[in-house]
Amino acid sequence: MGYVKDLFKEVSIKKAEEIKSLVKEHGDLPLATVTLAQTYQGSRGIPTLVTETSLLDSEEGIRFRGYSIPQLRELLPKAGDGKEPCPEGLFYLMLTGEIPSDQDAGHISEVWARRSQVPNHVFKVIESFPISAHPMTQFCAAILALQTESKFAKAYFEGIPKSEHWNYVYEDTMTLIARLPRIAAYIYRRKYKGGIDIHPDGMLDWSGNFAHMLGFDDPAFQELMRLYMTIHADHEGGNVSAHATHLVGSALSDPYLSLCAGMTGLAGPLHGLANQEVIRWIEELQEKLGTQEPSKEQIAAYIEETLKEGKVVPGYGHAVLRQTDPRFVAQMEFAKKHCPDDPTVRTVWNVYEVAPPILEATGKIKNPWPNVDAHSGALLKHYGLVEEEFYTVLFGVSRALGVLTSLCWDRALGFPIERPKSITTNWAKEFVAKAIASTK
Ligand code: HAX
Repeated sequence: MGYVKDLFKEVSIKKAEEIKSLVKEHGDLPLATVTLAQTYQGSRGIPTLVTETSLLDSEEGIRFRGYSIPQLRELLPKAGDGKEPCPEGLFYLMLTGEIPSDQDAGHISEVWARRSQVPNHVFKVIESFPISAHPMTQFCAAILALQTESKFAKAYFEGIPKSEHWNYVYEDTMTLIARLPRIAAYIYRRKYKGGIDIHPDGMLDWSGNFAHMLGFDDPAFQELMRLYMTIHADHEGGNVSAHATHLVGSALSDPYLSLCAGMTGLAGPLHGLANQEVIRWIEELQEKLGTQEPSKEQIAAYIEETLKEGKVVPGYGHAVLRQTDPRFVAQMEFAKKHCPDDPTVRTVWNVYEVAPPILEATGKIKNPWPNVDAHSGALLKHYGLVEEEFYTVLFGVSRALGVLTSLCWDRALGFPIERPKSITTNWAKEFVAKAIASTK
């Protein structure tokens, strides 16, 4: 067993004991009152999930194991003389709860490099798609094709005990994460670069190699990939991609099947596909006005027009956050350092100045501030990754880190199959009638 796996086993056994006594001693403590409105409105704010890897505060934003994004940018190991955190380090932190040393992050990098070879049939599945197929569709299909490799599925049907589930889910997690960049880059090169495939460079870290396989060897782009892969990895457990992965995994579907469920959720325009929609929305504005840098007045009019047409302003709003997303801020800081004069980047910043008061004035949008997706496309475009349909795949490769780490935790803690209660409207009406009668 590798030392990271040993450490995970040790910390997860401790956590399982803590949970056991917490539930035994305080299991009857009510966490919240659930209102009828919450049940009808997407279960907002109902604490029904346990996700150890990160916690979202509506005002402050995400913390991974207690660390904010600015802290992670400082504390996590870097690649060479780079300044941005390596996602290998974040993975280690989410898994063990400890900030890794350079050696720890390097070890994860080596394990992923060693396991990165993708079986041939996966490429054939990708090639069977028409070139027009959306990259997220190809990505999900490729993850499913890779499922033939699942060690958990094989071991489960050979009859391993429940106490061993985590072990095989961990192995699948490591292999799956190792292979996702190669799969994603293959889809990109096939769809947009005439099928000219670029082989991995074993000397590079996970994100650097991903950038290389996509065809980008600019060190600044590699730095962007490290930051991008770190900040998109996790956003506690209730978002669609994390929740879907967790839910499907709770049926003991293996990590490949579970991740695929998460990725199909990420492909929705209200979730991860918003990064594609943001850049389309901005480009439509630029084309319409015939300028790369529309004025703030022109942006304001465009936002009003979008709202009048009954559409959402992509990249704005959030189900939990009530402030500017710190993931947006991290990208803005990166852009200020590397490309402050880029007209699309500057347009993103102008939208940031103009949009919140307009959205707030509608009186119905609970969070008028930008989320992670408002900025990412402009940065990618700056470095030449202009194919916006591919952006959600990048998000997906990163999100796999968080949701698969959580799957390891789910199995290590022995969480049961998830099965919340649903109601019908007739049931709700009867419930309300009884409640009213009891007050008379
Ligand atoms: N533009 C226009 N209208 C918006 C809006 C926006 N950016 N954000 C919310 N609203 C509307 C909602 O559609 C809803 O309208 P109706 O009552 O007419 O249905 C109303 O305001 C109240 O919504 P809310 O409570 O503020 O927001 P929700 O929790 O229901 O939804 C969303 C959160 C993120 C889905 C929403 O803000 C949205 O659609 N934003 C645009 C798409 C987007 O950027 N998605 C990415 C979110 C982050 C993420 O998951 N990244 O992957």
